Amino acid sequence: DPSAAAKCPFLGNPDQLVAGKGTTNRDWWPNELKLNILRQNGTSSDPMDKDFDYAAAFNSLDFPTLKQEVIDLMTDSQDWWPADYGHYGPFMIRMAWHSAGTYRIGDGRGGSSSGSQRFAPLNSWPDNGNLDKARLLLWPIKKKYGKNISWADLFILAGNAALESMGFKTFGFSGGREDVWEPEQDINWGYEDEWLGEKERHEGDRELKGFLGATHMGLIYVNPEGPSGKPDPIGSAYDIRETFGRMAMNDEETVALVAGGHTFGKAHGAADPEKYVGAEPHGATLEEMSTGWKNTYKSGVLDDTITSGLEGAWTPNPTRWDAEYFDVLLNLDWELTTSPAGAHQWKPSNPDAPQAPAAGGNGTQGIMMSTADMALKMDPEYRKISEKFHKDHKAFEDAFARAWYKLTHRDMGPLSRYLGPELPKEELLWQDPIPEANGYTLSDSQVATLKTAIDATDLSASDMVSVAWASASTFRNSDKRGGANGARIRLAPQNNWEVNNPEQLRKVLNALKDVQDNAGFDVSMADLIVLAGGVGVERAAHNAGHKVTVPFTPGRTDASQEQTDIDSFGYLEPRADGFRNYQKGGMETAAEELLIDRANLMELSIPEMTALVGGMRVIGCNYDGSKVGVFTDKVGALTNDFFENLLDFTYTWKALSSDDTLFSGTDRRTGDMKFTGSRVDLIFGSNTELRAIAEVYGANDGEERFVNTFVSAFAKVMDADRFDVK
Ligand code: HEB
Repeated sequence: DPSAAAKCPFLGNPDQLVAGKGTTNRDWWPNELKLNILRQNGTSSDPMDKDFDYAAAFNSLDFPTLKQEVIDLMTDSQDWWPADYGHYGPFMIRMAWHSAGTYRIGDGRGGSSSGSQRFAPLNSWPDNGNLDKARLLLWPIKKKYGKNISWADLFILAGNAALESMGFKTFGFSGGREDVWEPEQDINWGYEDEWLGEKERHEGDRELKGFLGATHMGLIYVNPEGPSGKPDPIGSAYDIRETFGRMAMNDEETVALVAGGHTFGKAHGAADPEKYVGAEPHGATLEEMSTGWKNTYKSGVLDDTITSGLEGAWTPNPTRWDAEYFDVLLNLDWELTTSPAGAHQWKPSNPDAPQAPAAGGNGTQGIMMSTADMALKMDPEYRKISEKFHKDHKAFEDAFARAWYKLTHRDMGPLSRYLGPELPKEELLWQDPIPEANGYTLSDSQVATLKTAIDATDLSASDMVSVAWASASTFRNSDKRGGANGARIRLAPQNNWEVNNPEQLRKVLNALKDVQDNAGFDVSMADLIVLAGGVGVERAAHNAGHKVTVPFTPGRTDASQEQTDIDSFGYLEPRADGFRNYQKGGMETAAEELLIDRANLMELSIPEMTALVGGMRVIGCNYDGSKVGVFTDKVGALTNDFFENLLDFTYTWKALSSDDTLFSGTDRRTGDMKFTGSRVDLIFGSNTELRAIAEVYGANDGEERFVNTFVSAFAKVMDADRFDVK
């Protein structure tokens, strides 16, 4: 109908015209494989030059001047959001703490290192109420320094500057956090679909599920009013211990952090939020320009502010570092009361207890404690520590300084990523220290000599590739821990992980030790393990008729057992490693989802992940040496057989186990069982996007493409933690 074509296209429902709207695959199939997490932060969202080097940019700035400007900002109160007590320090500390406090050691995700508090959901979490204003206060400084200071670094620097401007001496500051340009899609924050919901997060004896780090959707840690809003300090202590434990903080660190933090500032609950507070930033109107929580109660600021709903300062001098927090917590008796906003909180029983100034400067206000603060007094273990810190202010200072440094730098990875003039000298165990190379490296001829010696051992390609993979693949980009450098695969706990096939591991390490002893020059085990992986890959390629050289970057050193925190490394143990067809017993999650999870932690693209799985199978790198997924007759040769056979409809697949974890592939005509495969194997034929990549590698012209991608992806995994040379 030509007249219809001439009509104004904006007639009718405009939504029908909008690209990207409409029912999507994710709406139809909510359980589809989340391949999107392997497509994050591609070059299409990054506004910087491809070769932008943040470390160089940061190092080029005048750090002392920048820091002084951040300190000056603390007392430069702005009319549009005036500072309580004329000092933004406490507000900035809360912003920095909430930026770092999303970290959880379980998967290393969350934390301060990406600046994601700028984006939803974090910018709109109820717990981050009004922090939109804290970030806006920093904009003039961010604007001045542009790309030389990331938001992520600026948040933490603001926290440190705030502490120092109120008289606390911090342990140090390091830059090096690079901003992301879109919200992280891989962080599982839980399943509730209402703010402060908690229906889906506990199991057993109120244990948090999975890697969750908070007791409620939209909180950083715990409900300040107590578990599920009940003013129960002992129950709150339980929740605090659980959530702070998940960010690798022990009791002493936890008490130091909470008490140190609440030495400063106040809580805001002037009136009922339901009545006066508008939508959070991500749900607010265009005119609000990325801010939210518009407060229509009286002036909406200073003593009229509504944030958490609790109201009042903890101590009589909320902008000064001192010992008052424990003074009032331990010396006064506290009784339950409610804030003007209706929240449970605690007030001194004695009406003559010291008061704090009013935030706006006129008059005074009673001090308060949240139920979470009362936990530090009522829980017997926390109480011991609180009393110790109360008696020994120096010990409290040192513990708070160290815990704050750990909190804010925990997810930065190896020391070689730390930048700036305020780096502490002391080596800290949570940093997973590795000895410095001190000029150690290997020349090309030394590498060649070692390769010949490795090749002459009786190790198979599978032995060598498996162990190199085991060594390097612990790397997780989330908190940049793990990896081949340090050769911690030799040490507990990694040398005993089931996934690392301890028996094979010992055989390979012994053979490589001989090579090391007979080399006649210095070579680290860390380098030898990776180099042997390359020898294995080159041999497997050769067996398939390809000549390849696996890139190798020497210079790794060997860590000692004393430098290795066994508990903390325990968190790096893979629950599943689809590349080695491993899944820990008792895991309910589908193996293919855990493969995508690991590929995301290793920063692999979909083609890289695909090539690595196909290659590891034909080289024979299953953790237990099984034939599952080994779709080839020439094990040890780097062919594209995995893909060719997977895509060959000569074979028909069916489940061999009732839990759908193992499948048989039989010849349709003869009925003979030819292969067995796992969920991770079959997903490359079943999922259409993975199948599309498998088709490229499995085609008659695909083997070279496959081999090249495998080699470069393998080298990428081996070098994933080499920030010292990147
Ligand atoms: Fe805190 C504030 C809670 C921990 C620091 N805290 C606050 C508040 C609340 C809370 C509710 C109020 C808010 C408003 O504004 O309203 N926290 C809490 C809890 C916890 C905590 C529950 C766990 C237990 N914090 C913490 C830490 C830190 C802190 C750890 C650091 C270190 N906070 C803080 C500050 C503040 C707060 C500084 C103030 C802010 C202002 O002033 O603005």
